[in-house]
Amino acid sequence: MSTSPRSLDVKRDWGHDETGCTVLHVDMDAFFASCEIARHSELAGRPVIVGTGTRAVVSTASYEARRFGVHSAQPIATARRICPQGVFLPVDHTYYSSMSRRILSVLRSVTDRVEQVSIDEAFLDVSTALLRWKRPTVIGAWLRREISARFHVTCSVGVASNMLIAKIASTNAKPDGLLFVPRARQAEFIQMLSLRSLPGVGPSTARSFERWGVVNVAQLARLPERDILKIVHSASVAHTLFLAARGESSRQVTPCSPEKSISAERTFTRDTSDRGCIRKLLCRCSDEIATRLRAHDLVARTVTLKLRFANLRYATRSSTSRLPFDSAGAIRDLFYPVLDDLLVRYADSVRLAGLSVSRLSHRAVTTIQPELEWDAAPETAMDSKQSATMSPVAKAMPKTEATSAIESSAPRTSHSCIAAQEKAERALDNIRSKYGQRSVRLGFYDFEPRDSRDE
Ligand code: DCP
Ligand code: MG
Repeated sequence: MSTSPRSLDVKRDWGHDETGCTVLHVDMDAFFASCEIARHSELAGRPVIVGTGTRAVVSTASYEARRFGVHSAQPIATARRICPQGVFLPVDHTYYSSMSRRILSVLRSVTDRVEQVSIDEAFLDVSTALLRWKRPTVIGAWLRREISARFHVTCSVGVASNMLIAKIASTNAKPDGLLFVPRARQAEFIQMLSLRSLPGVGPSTARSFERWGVVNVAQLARLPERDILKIVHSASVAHTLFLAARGESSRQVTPCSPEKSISAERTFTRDTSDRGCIRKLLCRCSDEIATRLRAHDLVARTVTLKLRFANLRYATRSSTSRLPFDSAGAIRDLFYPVLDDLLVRYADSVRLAGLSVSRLSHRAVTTIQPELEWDAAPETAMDSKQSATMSPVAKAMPKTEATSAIESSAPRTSHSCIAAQEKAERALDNIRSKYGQRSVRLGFYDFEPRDSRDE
């Protein structure tokens, strides 16, 4: 949920000269909540709030819930108080990521010049696509219709001559709208807005400008660049803001994948020092992350463990593997040793625990060569006695898939153990794709690491 201020005044017809307007910004409306409504049509029109656990924060809220004052990053407890009739749902990243990928493929059907900037937003450079489409607003309107018809979610689109104006236009088109700003009117458009509407101007920068009596873009446009420099203390930021105040931006759409890391974390209902409990939660996180890695055809090399303690201090530790991985078993083998180390070092109960994986690369372009270490590494895995626990849905389905997922997880030799774990996890992917994310769960029996058990 964008926190940039929106202005009803700018949501209007700005004219029809589309010359030079080659940038589209597409941002899904209340994305996680819309995805939930797309698969539970009975929730349409109701205040839907997506977030997890009793102490977690709101990820997003449907526009119906926003009317009650619910917003992203608000504690769930507050949301429940101000919107007791809300429908509260847990976050299902795997599902939202798969929706995101499918929506992105619609954008890519228009042009390959797509820069995805988050799970639910992307810029398109349509300069080449215009040879076929003629007008950028026709592309924007088609995308909105296509996405809504195929996925039952809405998006908002900004159309302009540069990325800055396209982004601000889509924000102000929300929800479910399209806003076109002709090149000749982009300065006028942006100068109607508050300073906080500019991407990158947060509360602290806004306060610095306020001391100079500058609270909106029109006032910023009257400042010479050297005065802006005195306020922001960075020549490049000053120049960017100087241009922005005139509706200009030099940033070009750069096709790329935004994913540099994948993470999952949870807040405990009550602070805990129970290692088994912490391990179990982290094993769930590793399953979630590995599922997302495989869904994106990615492999990772580094795992970072993050703990937040009762006294609100954070601690993180990273471990890097020689071999790229995409299985929960491999993630677990990397975080287990550092977890024990952190728990001993900080000697405090844990409020939140999470994992992230980084150094990502596409499986198709990554050389995965078993090394000699391959045979040594899985010893930990052999101790772990991995298992899968099935929901009633999974139990009711044809035997072959469910049972092979579990049976193949039984380790035999060290080498075959890793292969078996990976096979088991891929079987879970198949089951989940047919019967839903919650149909089957990767289970781990807790175990003492080899060192402490040998003592
Ligand atoms: N998100 C999150 N925590 C936040 C902000 C966002 O988990 N603090 C997730 C949930 C959002 C998704 O990212 O659905 C996209 O973020 P946006 O900022 O685009 O917000 P929405 O799409 O939910 O709403 P909007 O209609 O304002 O774009
Ligand atoms: Mg959005």
